Amino acid sequence: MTDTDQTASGLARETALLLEGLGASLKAGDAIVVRSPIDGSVLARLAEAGADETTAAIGRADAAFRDWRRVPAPKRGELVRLLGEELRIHKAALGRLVSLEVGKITSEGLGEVQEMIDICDFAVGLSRQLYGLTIATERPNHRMMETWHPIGVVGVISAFNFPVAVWSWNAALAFVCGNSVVWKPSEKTPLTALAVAAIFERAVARFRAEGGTAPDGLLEVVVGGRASGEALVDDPRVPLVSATGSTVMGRAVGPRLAKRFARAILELGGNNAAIVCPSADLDLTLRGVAFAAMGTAGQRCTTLRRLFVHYSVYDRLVPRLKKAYGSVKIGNPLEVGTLVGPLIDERAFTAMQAALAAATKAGGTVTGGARATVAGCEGGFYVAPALVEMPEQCGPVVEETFAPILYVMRYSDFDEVIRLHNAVPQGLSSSIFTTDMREAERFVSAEGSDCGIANVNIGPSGAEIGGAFGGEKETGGGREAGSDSWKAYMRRTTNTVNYGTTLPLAQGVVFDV
Ligand code: UN1
Repeated sequence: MTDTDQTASGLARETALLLEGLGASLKAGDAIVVRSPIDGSVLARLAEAGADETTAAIGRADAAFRDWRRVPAPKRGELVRLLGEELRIHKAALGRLVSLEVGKITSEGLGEVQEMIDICDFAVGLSRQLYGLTIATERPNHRMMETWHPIGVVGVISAFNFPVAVWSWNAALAFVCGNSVVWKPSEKTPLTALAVAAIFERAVARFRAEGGTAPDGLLEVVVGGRASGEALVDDPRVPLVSATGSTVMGRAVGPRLAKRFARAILELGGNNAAIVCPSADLDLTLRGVAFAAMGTAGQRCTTLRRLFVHYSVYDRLVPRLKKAYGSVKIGNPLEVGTLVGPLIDERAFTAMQAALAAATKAGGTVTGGARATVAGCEGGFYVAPALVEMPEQCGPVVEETFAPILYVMRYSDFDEVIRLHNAVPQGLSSSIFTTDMREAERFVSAEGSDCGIANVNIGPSGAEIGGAFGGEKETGGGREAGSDSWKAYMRRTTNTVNYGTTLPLAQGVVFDV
């Protein structure tokens, strides 16, 4: 079980109580040590699933898929509806666990669970809308249509920063589409995953009590490292893997999946920018930039990392922004009023410091960025968010550093700023602050932002689940969550039915025997 001995920290005791309350089962061990970024204390020590255990989990999920695909989609939707209900019931506990395990401030921990509830609602509606087309055929007495079928076991590899919401974007769709799920959470955040597994089991129990058929093995959670990830990525019984994480991880996963012709949904690095134009509403811009750049301590894939400000408004915006950076409340994320919690761990802190040093070397002027001491949380890595004024887009500016660093640059020409905006390897999210409709429309046009998400007068982060989520270039190209992302979780068949008595061939071919 979790570390509940005399020396356990208050956070560990609270975590153990929350997990117990949810009915989560933990396999104790020594391999995976889960620490709270809040104070660095150990929350739990877990055993690690290796390749064999992962392969066994895939076997159970594959067997479950074979039953589940026969359950009508709206009935599958009923299970996801119950999952949404259980998440509503346990929102406070799960949101708190997210805060304890990831260090998110209270409203963001709860917001993460809200995102899960929202995608469940979306998926329930979807369960009656998995439509295919009927297509006009060139042949008499024929009908052509397409049918969407369940695809199989969906592998989900999730990152620490959205430890449960990203799973739900994938899983809620996968379940209504008739698939089972094997989930490998980040090694940094297995506890919230195990809590979600327990919540899911409650939904399954209610579904069965209503007379529904839900096989065991619909959701398998493997708490493991590289070996289990590789077993999941290489297994031919897993036709689709949805992986969120770094571009480095994506480069390892993508080719392995391609090698066996499996599908990949990759949601990798972002290096999201905003352009502030001469006509921008600067009050709104200030708030939009502050949340997008400092929120979640800069640890969202969609965090704002590059800010291009027109020279004519630079001196009206940037000093105010610096003031906001100086006054934002950094601290224990569980305390009311805190807006910036800790970084996930020391490595993140070291990477941030390295990026700031590189920026200084490249001519940047850094405001903030130092380690902050938080009373009672000395073991946590807290930082003052950094605003770095850069002479140009170079060095660390074109890389993603998963920390609250905002690089600020001046621009004068709109075409040039669009070029610079797109001149990074990543392509996740983007935004423009302007009240000039020509600029706004150009930014979202084919010649504008090259990202998967392009916003106007909103920062790049905090996307709703109703839209498709994902990006281009080194971000990986997949789409999750809303719109028609569900199609990636099903296989399409094209069916031609001949209800006549002759056999006309397509393409005008004559083949009389
Ligand atoms: C992520 O950081 O991996 O747009 C996802 C947002 C959230 C999801 C971010 N809805 O900020």
